[in-house]
Amino acid sequence: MKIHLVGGFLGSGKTTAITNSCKVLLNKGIIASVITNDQGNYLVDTLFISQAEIATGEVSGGCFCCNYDELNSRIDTLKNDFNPSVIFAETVGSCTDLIAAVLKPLLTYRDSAIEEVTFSSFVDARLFLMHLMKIGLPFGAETNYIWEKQVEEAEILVVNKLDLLSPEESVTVKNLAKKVFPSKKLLFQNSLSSASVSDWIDVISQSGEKKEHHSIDIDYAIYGAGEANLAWLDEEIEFNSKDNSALKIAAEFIDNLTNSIMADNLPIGHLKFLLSYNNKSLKISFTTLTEMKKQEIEKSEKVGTVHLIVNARIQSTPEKLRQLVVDEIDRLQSKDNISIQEKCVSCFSPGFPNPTHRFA
Ligand SMILES: Nc1nc2c(ncn2[C@@H]2O[C@H](COP(=O)(O)OP(=O)(O)O)[C@@H](O)[C@H]2O)c(=O)[nH]1
Ligand SMILES: [Mg+2]
Repeated sequence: MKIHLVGGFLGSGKTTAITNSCKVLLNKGIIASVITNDQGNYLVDTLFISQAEIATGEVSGGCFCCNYDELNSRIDTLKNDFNPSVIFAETVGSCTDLIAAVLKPLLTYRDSAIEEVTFSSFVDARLFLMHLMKIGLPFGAETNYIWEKQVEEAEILVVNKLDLLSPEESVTVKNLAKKVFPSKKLLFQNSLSSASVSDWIDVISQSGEKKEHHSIDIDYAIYGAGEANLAWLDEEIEFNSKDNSALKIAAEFIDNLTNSIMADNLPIGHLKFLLSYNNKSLKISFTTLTEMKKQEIEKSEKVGTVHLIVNARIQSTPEKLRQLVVDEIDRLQSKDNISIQEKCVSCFSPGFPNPTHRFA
């Protein structure tokens, strides 16, 4: 069995690549499954992957590093229940030091004679190009430190969303990356394309024999501050309308919340919404460099009830982020044809990283 550990910042495209890779593998008759990970609960990604009929496990409420035993038991559960040949383990996007705190413990405590472990890191090609051209990233200094450490420790670095660069920018990013990181395995990918993820699958399928893994030097005080700069908000919101306008109102909520986060210049790690209505579901994501674009929601569809899951990871305080949601709900609630109920609200900053194991 192969365990593919997948790291990379919030919104870099890990879930997209993993979901498409599972589909490619399943089409070849190879059973692939996924373990998702997040500090929060009610995860859009887990629902999204399981809707693609891929077996999933979840370590929620904390990262793999700080909950190694849970990761270990999720691997065993998937193994016992589905006997997969491949397990993708997607780490929470604010985590780094994964070689020391996850990869080496997996290699040390699990049976490496029958399990191979690979480690890939994803970066958004647009942010990576900014980094290579020494243009500051849009986060605070400590959060940028996490992003840079994720790149530094990458063994296989997947420069993702290449389709969002111009042809000239693509050439520049490839040339600069090879020059600055000559010893890394570099892949340039569009994870929306099955052909493009197939190259990644080929690389990770063959790279299990790599024996030497180098833990990075890292200052946990800065890393912890970088995580503490971010606010997490997870909740479910139910929109009920008397005149079947629930979808239109939910779309208005998504637009307005996203606009107010941007208007306040709060850098977005990721902002994900999963809408469920009339036996359908729709995932909408915004990431760091997302331009506001037209929603794909068919607002004229008659819908009485919409369930919305919100996962927001924003550089802000939990109080401020929560207030933006409350203000928008209050504004929409004042319309007399709609009732809005929030459930399972959780809003916090991640705690200080304290790995279960760490191999220098
Ligand atoms: N254009 C483009 N969009 C992508 C690509 N990979 C992911 N995305 C989009 O980026 C957003 C975040 O992706 P996701 O896989 O959830 O990122 P994660 O937070 O790293 O798991 C989603 O809207 C994806 O559709 C890509 O290669 N090209
Ligand atoms: Mg994800």
